[in-house]
Amino acid sequence: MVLCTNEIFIDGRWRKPTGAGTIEIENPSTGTSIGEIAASQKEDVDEAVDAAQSALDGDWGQLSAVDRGRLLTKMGQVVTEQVDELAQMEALDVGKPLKQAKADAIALARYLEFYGGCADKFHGETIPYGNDYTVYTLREPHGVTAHIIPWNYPMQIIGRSVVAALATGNAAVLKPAEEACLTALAFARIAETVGLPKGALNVVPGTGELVGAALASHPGVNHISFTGSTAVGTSVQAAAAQNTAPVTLELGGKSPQIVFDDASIEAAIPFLVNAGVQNAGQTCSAGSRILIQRGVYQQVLERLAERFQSLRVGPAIEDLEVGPLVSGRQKAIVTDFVEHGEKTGLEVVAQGTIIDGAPSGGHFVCPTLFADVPPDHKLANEEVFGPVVVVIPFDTEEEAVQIANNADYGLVAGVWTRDGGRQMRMARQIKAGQVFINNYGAGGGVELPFGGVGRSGHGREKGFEALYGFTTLKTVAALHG
Ligand code: TXE
Repeated sequence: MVLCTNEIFIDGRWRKPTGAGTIEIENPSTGTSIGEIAASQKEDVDEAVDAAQSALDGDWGQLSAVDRGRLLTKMGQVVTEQVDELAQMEALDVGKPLKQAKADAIALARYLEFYGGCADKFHGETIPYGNDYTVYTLREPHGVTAHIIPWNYPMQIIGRSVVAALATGNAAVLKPAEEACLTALAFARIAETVGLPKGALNVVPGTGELVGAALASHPGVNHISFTGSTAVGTSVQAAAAQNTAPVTLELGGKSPQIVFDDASIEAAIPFLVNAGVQNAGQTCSAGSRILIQRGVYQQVLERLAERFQSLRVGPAIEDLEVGPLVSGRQKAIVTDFVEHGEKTGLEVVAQGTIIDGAPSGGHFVCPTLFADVPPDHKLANEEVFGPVVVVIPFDTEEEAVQIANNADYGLVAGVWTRDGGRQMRMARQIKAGQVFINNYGAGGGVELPFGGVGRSGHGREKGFEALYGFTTLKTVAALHG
């Protein structure tokens, strides 16, 4: 397993970047260094964008949709063969428990299979327009697409953005986050293995301030897919606007899980807990606000507390329920939130436990459950991005909607009720990109479109829908001679 490399991947070649910069790769479970990788510079971004454009003008651009799809499908087969290796790499780099890292690797394989299959089934339409005309639409790639991704789910995000972009014939430049570059580089090696034409995929690890910003403002970039913080996302959109480049933004969330009196509590509990602590809560769609109707409030709270107390936190390799946070910086952010909750009088009803013998340098934080949180409290409105869940009581359906829609974000909501009419009303009224009824996340199916409203962003990735976002529509109208 190649872990760290001092080379970046541009135009189908591995080479040293322009400068001597490096990025330290840390194991979040121990706080120790795994090694260093090369950091790209602005000149490397220019070269990567040029290489992508040349690929579009050359072999990659000439490839038929069916052949593009076949290459992606082949990549999916290689990922499947390497699932365990990729999972170990991600566990080491991000700190995620092995089982969760393995699920990400399997999802990447599934994205390659899904979008590989879509490549030759995505097409324009004919439009009836009088008898003298033949009118049809063509779905064309944007051209060079930039993908600025975060550290929390590198493989999943590569799958839903880079793979969808390649399926539709774009040439991609991928910038992984400083905290987690290893599987992005492994993805480039897999592309090389199956013979993806040179320049179709370029991987330029580097800092956000330099490489991310250079990509966002690059006049040769025709579309940007950004996943990360709302603050950086808006700056990326502003930079892209200078070149009128379209942007897909997948930002944070403060997603509610709403439990009504008539819900199946038994079925809900595992979802309610898992949605808050999966990947140590470092998930854009984390269900970090649990709204419980007064009639079952005590009962649900007790069950949640039991579960939270049983959560064990430890190194990724131990494969417990919760691993470390990705970095010391992230641990400091989350710890500040927890301390703020305690200082402002919130009641901690349960916390998980860091196992004995966990390395002292690991970025571990105890999962924490706060109860009776006022809906306007900071912890009920701001994204924590750690294993911290707030519980809020409510009385009526209207109040539940009002609290759910109170946060500026609008990514995901979970609704637990057996009442069919209420399910439909809630699905309509909640401001979110996706609403899950009597579940949360639907097992992460790659077929399901995903994205946000409000400060959670705009545009959709995943599913067939992503293909629209990664293409532009050309209308052709021919007047019969
Ligand atoms: O995100 P950043 P960070 C949220 C979460 C977290 C907070 C900060 O609340 O606590 O953001 O995390 C690149 N121009 N999410 O600091 O900085 C950066 O290199 C262009 C939610 O890690 O937004 C990385 O590749 N790019 C989220 C990517 O942006 C820049 C996932 C994301 O980093 C840049 C992660 C710049 N000026 C954090 N500065 C989600 N939606 O899942 C940085 N980057």
